[in-house]
Amino acid sequence: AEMERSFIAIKPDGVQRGLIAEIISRFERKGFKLVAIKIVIPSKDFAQKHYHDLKERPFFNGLCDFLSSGPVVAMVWEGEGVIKYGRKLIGATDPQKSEPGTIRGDLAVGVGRNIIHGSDGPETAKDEINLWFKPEELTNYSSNAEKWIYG
Ligand code: YYY
Ligand code: MG
Repeated sequence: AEMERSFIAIKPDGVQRGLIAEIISRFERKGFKLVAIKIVIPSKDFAQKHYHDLKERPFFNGLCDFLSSGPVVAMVWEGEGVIKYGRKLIGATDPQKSEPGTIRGDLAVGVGRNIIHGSDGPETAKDEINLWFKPEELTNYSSNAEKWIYG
């Protein structure tokens, strides 16, 4: 299997709403492997680094205030196609446009409170993992379920 890694974060609204286990379970049940996890309150400066691609957008300041307003569950998930398929599990950016069955479709309403972040491509995945985690925080282990997931 062609393994890749994606950075996935439960934002402060998802944490405050008690959705940590619900969100983790969707990635876990799919068959993706959790290789790093921690809970942190990012500084505003850190939030601006995370969202640097969006700095020209009108919602940038409010978005960074929001991300740094409380605890975030930062994770790295590993698996075949996890970057692209993780975005499918998450659903469209605007929960009003997310399909039912997706995390945002099932669990969120407003675009500014869409509960979860996921890397949007291989380059951003690499950058985001490096921003949020030190190399020694990433684990390497084989799961006994792998042969039942990939054959
Ligand atoms: O990757 P994703 O989170 O789905 O969307 P982005 O376009 O990267 O925007 C990041 C973040 O910004 C989004 O999750 C909510 C917020 N946002 C917003 O508040 N208003 C918009 N019109 C677009 C995005
Ligand atoms: Mg994005």
